[in-house]
Amino acid sequence: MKKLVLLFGCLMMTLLNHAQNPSEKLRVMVLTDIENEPDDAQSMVRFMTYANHWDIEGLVATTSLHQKKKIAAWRISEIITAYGKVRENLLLHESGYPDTNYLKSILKEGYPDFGMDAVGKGKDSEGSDWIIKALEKEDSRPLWVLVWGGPNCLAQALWKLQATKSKKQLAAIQSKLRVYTISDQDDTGPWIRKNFPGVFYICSPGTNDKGAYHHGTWTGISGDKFNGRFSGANFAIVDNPWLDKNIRKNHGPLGAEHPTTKYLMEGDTPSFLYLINNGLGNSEHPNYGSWGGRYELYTPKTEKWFYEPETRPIWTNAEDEVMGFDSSFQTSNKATIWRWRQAYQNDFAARIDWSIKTYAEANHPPVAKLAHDNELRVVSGDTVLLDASPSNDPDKNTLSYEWIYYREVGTYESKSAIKIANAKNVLASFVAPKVTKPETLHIILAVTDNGIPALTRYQRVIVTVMPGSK
Ligand SMILES: [Ca+2]
Ligand SMILES: [Ca+2]
Repeated sequence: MKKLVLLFGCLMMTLLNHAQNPSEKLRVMVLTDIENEPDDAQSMVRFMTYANHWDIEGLVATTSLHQKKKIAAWRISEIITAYGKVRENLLLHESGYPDTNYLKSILKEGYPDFGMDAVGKGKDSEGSDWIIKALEKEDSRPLWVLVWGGPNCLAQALWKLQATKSKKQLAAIQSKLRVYTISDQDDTGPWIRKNFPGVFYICSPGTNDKGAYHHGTWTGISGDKFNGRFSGANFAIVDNPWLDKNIRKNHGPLGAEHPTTKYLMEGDTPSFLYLINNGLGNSEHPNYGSWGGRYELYTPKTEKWFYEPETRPIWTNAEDEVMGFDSSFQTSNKATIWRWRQAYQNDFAARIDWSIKTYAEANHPPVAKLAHDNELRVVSGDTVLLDASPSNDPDKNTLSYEWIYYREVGTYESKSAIKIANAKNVLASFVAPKVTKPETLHIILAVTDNGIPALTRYQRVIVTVMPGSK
């Protein structure tokens, strides 16, 4: 029995290590209705600055609610060309940026028709065939499909797989698929969720013709209002003057491709912010929260569905209570993104700097490191010591520290926050609360340097508190 427990323990450790292995790149594909308005092009520029964080396996031009009959692969091609002009310079700062020949080879076109009109017999496209190819690749890693417009190209791929594969083969393929859509921008999202209930799906679904667009978690990327009221977020750092100064003007050919905002800056960006390897998120756990927001698994219910009522659990809107820019507490799904706004905007500005500056002229992110494991097991009443002393910075910048109790994550439920002593110090501590069954608490370490712009990296400590007397 003891042996078995030990074996199980080893297996769990292996699985955990595998799930959190930061050196393993995620496989990523983007489907975009680029050119419906300027924001997809904006997102594509930011995406390129992180091109070394993932194995990018496809860039597919698609339609959407906003652009029903045309696609614009040419615009992706333009941005890849601009990226090609600065790639050598980006490589001075971090390794692994793919070359433009490769990126152009994975640029594909979807079927130029709207929603379900592009699904079924005779509706294959080079985009849908490319998705099938990626899903069938001999690769044990999941495939992330990030959907910035309508997902009908993915729907066509699944439709074809269903028609040509055995149930067992289809189930194996579905289990590798991870989808993050920016709301439902055509009717094929609900169709996929209904017909392929095994697919891992992150989405703020459509509730009425306006709801999906005005209330989606993703609007936290740059929105400043909710139902006409101030949301709590800092709008100045996502507004055109900030973007002109830090991204678009005097920042080289890639930054110059970032167009002026028409409605909202980069509505599609949360989909890949979620997958950035910065120590904060965990791609298999949308409920942990990340720069791309936080989502919980449930079946959303509403009176007013734009498409069909949801029939199964999806990863969808979750709320965080966050101190707003005006020093008042705000609770919303959008706050799960905007709470990190300063950090993700500074990160983008630094990476655009990388496209033109030498290593010495630019800033690089600190390395957030713990002196202990990411997972701690303690007993009620224990003083839990948190230690970030191994953290460092490649530019030898001075570091500041913040230990954040992420109250909405973890099983421990309490309105009264855990009080972390010395929460802005390299060494901090808190007393494990009284519990009646094992409970988890999530503590985020944020390490910020004093370079220009200041950059932040994270570590997550998951503390399991066991009942006991002390
Ligand atoms: Ca879009
Ligand atoms: Ca630095």
